[in-house]
Amino acid sequence: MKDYNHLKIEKKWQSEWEKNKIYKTSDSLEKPKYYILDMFPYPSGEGLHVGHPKGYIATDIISRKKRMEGMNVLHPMGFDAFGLPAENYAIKMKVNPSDAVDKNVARFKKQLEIIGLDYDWSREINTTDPKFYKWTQWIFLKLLEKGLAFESYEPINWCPSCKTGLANEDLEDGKCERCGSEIEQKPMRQWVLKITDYAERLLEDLDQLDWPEHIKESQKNWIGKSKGAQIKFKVITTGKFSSGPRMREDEEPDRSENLSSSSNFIEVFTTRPDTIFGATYAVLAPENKLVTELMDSIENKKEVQDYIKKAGKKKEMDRTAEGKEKTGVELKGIKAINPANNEEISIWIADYVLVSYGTGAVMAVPAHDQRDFEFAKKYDLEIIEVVLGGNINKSAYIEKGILINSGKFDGRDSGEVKKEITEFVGGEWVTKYKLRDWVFSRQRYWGEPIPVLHDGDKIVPVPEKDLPVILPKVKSYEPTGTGESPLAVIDDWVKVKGGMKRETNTMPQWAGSSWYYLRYMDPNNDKALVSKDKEKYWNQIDFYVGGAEHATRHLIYARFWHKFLYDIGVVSTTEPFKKLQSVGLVMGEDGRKMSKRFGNIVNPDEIVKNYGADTLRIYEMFLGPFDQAVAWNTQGIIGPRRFLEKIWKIGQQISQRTVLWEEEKPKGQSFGKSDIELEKLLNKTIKKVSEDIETMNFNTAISAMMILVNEMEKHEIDIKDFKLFLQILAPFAPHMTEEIWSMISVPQGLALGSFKARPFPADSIHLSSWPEWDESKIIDETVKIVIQVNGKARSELVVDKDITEEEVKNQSLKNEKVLPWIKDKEIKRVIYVPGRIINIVI
Ligand code: ANZ
Repeated sequence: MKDYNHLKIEKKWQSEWEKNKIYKTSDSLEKPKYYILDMFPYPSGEGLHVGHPKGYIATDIISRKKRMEGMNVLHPMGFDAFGLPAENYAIKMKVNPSDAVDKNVARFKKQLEIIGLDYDWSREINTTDPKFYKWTQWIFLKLLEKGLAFESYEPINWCPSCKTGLANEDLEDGKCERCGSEIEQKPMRQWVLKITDYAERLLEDLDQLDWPEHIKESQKNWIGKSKGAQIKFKVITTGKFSSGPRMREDEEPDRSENLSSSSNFIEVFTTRPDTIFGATYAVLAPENKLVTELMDSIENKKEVQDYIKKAGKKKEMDRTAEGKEKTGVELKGIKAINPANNEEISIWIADYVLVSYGTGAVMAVPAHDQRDFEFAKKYDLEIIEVVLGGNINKSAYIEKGILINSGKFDGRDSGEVKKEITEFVGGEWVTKYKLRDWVFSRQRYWGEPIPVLHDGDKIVPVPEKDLPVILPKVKSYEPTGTGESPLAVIDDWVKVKGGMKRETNTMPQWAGSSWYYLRYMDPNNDKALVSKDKEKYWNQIDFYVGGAEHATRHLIYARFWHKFLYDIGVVSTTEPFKKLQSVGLVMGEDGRKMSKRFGNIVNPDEIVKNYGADTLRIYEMFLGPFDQAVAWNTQGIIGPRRFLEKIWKIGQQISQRTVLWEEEKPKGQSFGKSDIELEKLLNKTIKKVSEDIETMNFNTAISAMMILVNEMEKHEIDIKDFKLFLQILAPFAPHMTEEIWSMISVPQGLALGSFKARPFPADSIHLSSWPEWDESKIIDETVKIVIQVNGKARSELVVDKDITEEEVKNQSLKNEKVLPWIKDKEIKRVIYVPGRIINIVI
């Protein structure tokens, strides 16, 4: 009997599969299709650790099953190689990013290959390949053409260590997501994409998606839709810089006045216009342009300017969180008029108001907003209660209630008068989003060049025929820190004929990943990003698997670009990823996140070498529920290894039996026989594994197979039945099953005795058909029990045949269809005919 030599077996089959291209996706466009995708990795220098393949193994199992079910499967892989991670690594190692990427990609591929994943490598893509990024640039040109890409000079997030501007999505708690540095706000020229134009659709279409609720929820919060009122508060000068006449308190403000001059008004955004009679001061964000416009009338200029400087350095989270110490400065010499009651109220700047949300200004209602309350307490500002229900000496009352101190609205319900009050004060009912436009330029080297030229102040798009704009090789690719990318110093690249200059900023690392999934459908097309018929055929991604950390980055950006591509007729679907599943992290043995820093990284190459890829695959899928974080434990790998060794042994015995049988050729004799119990268990297991793969309950699928294998050790199993088992195990342990399958070599569907095995690859187990279970063999596991009330059938139960009388009674009395008949009735007796009828007598 041969030993289970995983090294030999795995190597042999990997090369056979590769040689025979058994995983090559067909271009026929006729068979039913299944497109399953992993979020592609960026090829970091460290290579894969055992956490990375968890998702890849899962999609591999599903894709193998779908292939066996007769579908044309697209399960591709590629590399997201532009961007900060790759570039920072290259800088650290003092190598050119493009060389580093080539090396790392080769290493990653090798690591993926030895795990036995069924990728069709002929469709591999790499975002740094000019043939690929030509189309990233093409999409940018289309966005530009449609007015969705534009230059802006607003202050943006600046990472002083990565020396580049960043989008909001690149921050984590106000720090750079890549290097952990505190982010500053820095005004600079930048390219911005108008993702906010898509806010509503990005929100609405979440309903169509089969995604985990928590990911949909974080997208909703990120988009942050609020309905409220935009209301103008007139500004008057009161101090020594006052020019015009002051308004008397009893004077009606003239609401018909032309409101176009913004410096005469503070426009606030509020979700609670019902509380406007309690607005006792107004607050502007320190960065609000209005502050500069009003500066001439402000008496305490120096104090104000100092405060503005300080605010720019603070993190957004610290600025807005409740309970954080509030700070601010009053703008002396000016006041605002509350349009509800014509009261003069003070105007402040405070960093708890953000410039980028709403209008960058709020009416402060300390009695009913906690942050305003904290601020008013600190600066001794008036607190007027206008909604009954709380105790405003202690804290703000934020709920609805009956209005008081609100003029003609007194006595009304605060929840019902929002629109009426808005109208009363001449405001406008609006919808606001927290989502900000996407800051799309980086002052870095390693990205797609933005394909535009500058002709003085004019922007000239690079003509489509000149794409791609190739990223030039440079000597020094380290960030300059001046706000210019390293490309800016390459004179002969920057200067183009006619005195125009190239844009030297590059795209962010999220650009390529915003559409890459479309390219796998048609990776070599040089006429179009994807051909129309291939796009139609592959359509949406049926299943997308990757890390939950992408919830508000990649997954929002890609949805945005996809919708844009839909609008310009490139794709025929409005959403890219029909179904999504996030992968739970694999933690280190110490329970901490796997990281070089903690020295707890486990390299899959080692595991593959010592135990085999099949063992690694089973172990990773057996670790626990797929979407939950679990700690790695190398000790635990012994279990899956033993499981495979048992199967190997049974396989060996069976293959010897086939040899014996070949020699003796006993006529009509049965060829190994499964007993009824084993047959039943097998069918149950086929059913369980089939269903569990669909729901990603891989761990329970494996335990069901383990139970079956334990039984197979005790009882003789029919060769046909054993082959069925091998088939359901094949997606999990593709190498070993292929080896045993080839040894047994009884072609499926052929009567025993005709031993002309079809040669590989036609007889690859992975190209065989997924087994069906025989329902009739498992049916008697359950029984149907009719529930009667006073002898009349009202409902039925389908339950395990060994169910107890107690359990049947419980379930019957709780049964929804029975409840109406027995409600409020006295139950006199319950008669149970085991496995058939239960009669409730009332
Ligand atoms: C007055 C008021 C009274 C408010 C009250 C709340 C309660 P969401 O739901 O997040 O949209 N706000 C508006 N713009 C802001 C900005 N740029 N920075 C910080 N806060 C801002 O919240 C909307 C509420 O957040 C608005 O309603 C405003 O405070 C504040 F009893 O206006 B409210």
